[in-house]
Amino acid sequence: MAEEKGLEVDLEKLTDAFRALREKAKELGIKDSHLVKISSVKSLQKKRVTFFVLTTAIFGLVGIFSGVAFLLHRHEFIHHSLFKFSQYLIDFSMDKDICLVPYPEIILDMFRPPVNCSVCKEVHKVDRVSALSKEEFLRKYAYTARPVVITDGTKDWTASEYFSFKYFKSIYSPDSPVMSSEDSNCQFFPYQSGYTALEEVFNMSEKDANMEGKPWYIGWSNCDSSAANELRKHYNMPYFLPETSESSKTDWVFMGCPGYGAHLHIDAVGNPSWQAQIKGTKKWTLEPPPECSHICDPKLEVIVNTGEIIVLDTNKWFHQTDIIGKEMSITIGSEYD
Ligand SMILES: O=C(O)CCC(=O)C(=O)O
Ligand SMILES: [Fe+2]
Repeated sequence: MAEEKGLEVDLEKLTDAFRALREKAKELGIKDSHLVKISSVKSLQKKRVTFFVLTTAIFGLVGIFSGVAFLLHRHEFIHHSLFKFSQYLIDFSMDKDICLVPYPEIILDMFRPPVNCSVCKEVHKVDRVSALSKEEFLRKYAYTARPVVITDGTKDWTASEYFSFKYFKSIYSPDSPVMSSEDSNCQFFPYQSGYTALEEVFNMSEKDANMEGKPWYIGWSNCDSSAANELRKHYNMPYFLPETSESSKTDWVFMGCPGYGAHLHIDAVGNPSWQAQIKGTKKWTLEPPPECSHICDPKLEVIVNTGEIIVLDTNKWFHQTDIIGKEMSITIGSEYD
């Protein structure tokens, strides 16, 4: 960068010097065709040419490298190398609590840590279990990246009686940090809704809020601690999580209309997460990362019904969601470690 700046300054100086020389020559009646024959002018021109050749070469090389990296990043070895390379340049490790958005998804995907394909090799379906002991959860699912749905996951919770569009609107004060998403702990995922902040969501027309108008689907991280305390009256940490594991302080809510959901993506948040289906029904489509496509099943699908919890390592599985059925979908979830 410093060198680039040096070249910029040189070029500016050279151009000024060249201009002054040309003006002077004009005054003295010397034509351009004679001027180019003077050796110092020749050297000035040479420097200009060198500068342009160098800049074009640098941009060209970066372009070629990016193109090749993009085309080959799905190959296991290349992906591994890109990840190692990226570690020297940038720190891509981010918590969902901080910020997912600053890097475009394709960049996150190209430079994410490569997945060890043993996590999906033996997985041919998503298990559906109930009365899951902490011990079994720990042994089979907690940190193995094997996805699972716990059908009695929300037993004893009262969330499904309370959580609704109107309820969420009522628990946030107008000056809550959640509303504007300006705080870096408060993230808002608009998907294709066109909304830019939660404040706009809660100001939508009654018709849209009742799913009788324009459909929408959104998600947000609940960075408002007083609202979090209110929400937590209606759910607990899932009963099967090991005593030692801790959920991140920020819970995530996803809410929206049938026919919509999150596009296929992979996260870079570090930890696995659970998501409880408080209302409605959500279909999850899971795909192994491309570097594992030669070993693992190409696609898994699972439907999560009201009252069920899905546990998924969203850093290892590409995932897409589709709200199905007729009801609005409302979920609450969190990462755990
Ligand atoms: O629930 C959804 O629609 C998307 C959730 C998601 O992408 C995640 O939890 O990582
Ligand atoms: Fe995700």
